[in-house]
Amino acid sequence: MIDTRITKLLGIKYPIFQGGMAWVSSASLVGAVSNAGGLGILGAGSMEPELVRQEIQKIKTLTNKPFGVNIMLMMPTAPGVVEVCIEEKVPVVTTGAGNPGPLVKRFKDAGIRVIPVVSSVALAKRLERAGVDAVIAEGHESGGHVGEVTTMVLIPQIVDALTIPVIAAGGIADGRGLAAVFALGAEAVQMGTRFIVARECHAHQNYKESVLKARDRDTVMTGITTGHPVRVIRNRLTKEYLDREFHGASAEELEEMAKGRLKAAAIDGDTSSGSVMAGQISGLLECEETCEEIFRSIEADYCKVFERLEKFRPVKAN
Ligand code: TUI
Repeated sequence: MIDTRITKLLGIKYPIFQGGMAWVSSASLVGAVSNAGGLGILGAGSMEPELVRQEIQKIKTLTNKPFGVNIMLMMPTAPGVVEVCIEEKVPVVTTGAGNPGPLVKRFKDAGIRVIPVVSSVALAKRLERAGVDAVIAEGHESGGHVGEVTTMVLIPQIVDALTIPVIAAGGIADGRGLAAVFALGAEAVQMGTRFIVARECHAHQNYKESVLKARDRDTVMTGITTGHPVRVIRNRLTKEYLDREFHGASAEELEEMAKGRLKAAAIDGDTSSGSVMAGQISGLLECEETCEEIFRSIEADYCKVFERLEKFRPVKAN
């Protein structure tokens, strides 16, 4: 459908990655996204290495298309997950919450494409020098653990600083967002929030309902004072957390409050005292859909952008 360096490099139909969200992106979602023509990505951040292996093996039974695994580098399980990805020869590894520089050679030697998430120009440049295949530049609009700079501002600066392809993430959920970041120089997008509400996503129905109900101003940033800012949908937990955060609570106390809260929301459906991580684009989403429907709708919206832009084509002065 749309050819970019990313679709060619990975052998996928659509330049669309599904974010590898911890506790949310499991084999069923990954298989469905890859079968629909995007890049499904397993969220290994919540998994022990042996569970990652089982999920990878399950994905291989669901699809023969390329897929990825997201490794959260700050997790103590990360080294074990790296070994599993190499042993299982996964096609693509994305990394988050850390610098994968020292791992790049091992992945490349194993024939694995390495695509880290970055939220600054400096890290993007460092990782290009380390030999990564592309970067996912993630803006402040994203859900979960986020950087400071917004997508609109981050993408053109990273595109100008690198020669490898850039995948844009943060605040993108439809074909308009896809076209917008192409205009900024990106060659693919990563969408997380949109795939939380995919039918094939196993996240608890309450979690999906929170995302679908959310409006534009319903996400908040927590953890700014601890240096680990996390975007979540506003609820009882965020009220209590932010009260404490801005009344002098220690980083340890806040960490204790947040422990296990993402699982409580995504798996147990506790959306009042759980951590409902989702992006600002939640306000755009209205219903649960299959991955096939999501891709068809993104494609249709994308095509409409070109009809619209035609009206704004610059006129030649003579
Ligand atoms: O990782 C994410 N988003 C996440 S992880 C997550 S799970 C979680 N659970 C509890 C508390 C907090 C998180 C939810 N959402 N996005 C990828 C990402 N990576 N965004 C920013 C970064 C990043 C940050 C710092 C990458 C590198 C980095 O520093 C590297 C260095 O050493 O300079």
